[in-house]
Amino acid sequence: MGFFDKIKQGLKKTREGTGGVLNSVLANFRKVDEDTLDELMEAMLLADLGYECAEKTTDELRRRAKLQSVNTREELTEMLCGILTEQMTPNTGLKLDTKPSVILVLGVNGVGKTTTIGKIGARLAKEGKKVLFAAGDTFRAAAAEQLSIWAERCGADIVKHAEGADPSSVIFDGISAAKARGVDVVICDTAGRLHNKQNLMNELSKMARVISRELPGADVETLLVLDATTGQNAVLQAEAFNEAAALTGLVITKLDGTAKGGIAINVSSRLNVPVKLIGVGEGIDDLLDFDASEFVRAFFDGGENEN
Ligand SMILES: Nc1nc2c(ncn2[C@@H]2O[C@H](COP(=O)(O)OP(=O)(O)OP(=O)(O)O)[C@@H](O)[C@H]2O)c(=O)[nH]1
Ligand SMILES: [Mg+2]
Repeated sequence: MGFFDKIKQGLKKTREGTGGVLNSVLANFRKVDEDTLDELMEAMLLADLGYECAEKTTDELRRRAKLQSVNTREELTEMLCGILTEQMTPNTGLKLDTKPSVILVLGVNGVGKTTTIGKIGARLAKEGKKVLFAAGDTFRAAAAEQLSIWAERCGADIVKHAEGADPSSVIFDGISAAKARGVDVVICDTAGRLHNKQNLMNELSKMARVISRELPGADVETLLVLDATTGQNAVLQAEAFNEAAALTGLVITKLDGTAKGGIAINVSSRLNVPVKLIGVGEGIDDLLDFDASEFVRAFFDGGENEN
């Protein structure tokens, strides 16, 4: 299946739900007047784009439509896609050039951190890279077990400690093992509990300190995983984590399970952090590189031209 088809299939629910509403506004459109803009604004709010982003988009549409005539549905769709794409921070991909480099994976309970690590590990292994997982979720014994299964599946090494160990010590040992074994990428799992913000900040800065002390100058991707099905809650999580850690990218999971894929646009435009990857299923291959323009197009494609 091609890349665009995979996004389209993953976003099926979003296209049918939100895309359907937007497309019916677009289908009935004659000219860009205040009624059309109101209807589009409403549809974008339903899509979980958030008030700020929906308003910015509407204002920009109004402005551009005055400068350039918009007569057809295609022209309006084109203009709208362009504006939405520009609101998102461009995805420059994962930067993992040093050996080893590190990916630190953060996020609240159950968003899909461990699954995403498995998918990223499998992808890197396919590219011929040597991968090591550091089981930094020491909160639950089952967490390290789950990560071990993924490690086996994609041929990655794993470093784990007993339940209750200090996550930073797991990361320290993971990095030491990586240096000794010539590993290319260390991927660190973390526990999902948010507890309170001060705790979160302390724990995250301790992990970051260990990494920068042990691997000065190394490429470090700090990825926040967000569950698309949680809608506006994902925005709050993103804001909290963005204050506590220097995020380099977002991963939006479970886009296959929601009609509200607009959350990807919302979060990226608010935080100024690029969405780098999206999850569109539970399988090992259900991880896609995020491309803002393709995403927006798939999102609007109502399904009448399925090919
Ligand atoms: N449909 C779908 N399910 C997903 C996706 N990503 C993860 N999941 C599922 O979400 C559930 C939770 O995933 P985990 O990877 O365990 O999440 P986690 O963030 O590590 O959870 P904790 O370790 O408990 O904090 C699992 O059942 C996954 O299969 C996705 O992109 N789509
Ligand atoms: Mg986990």
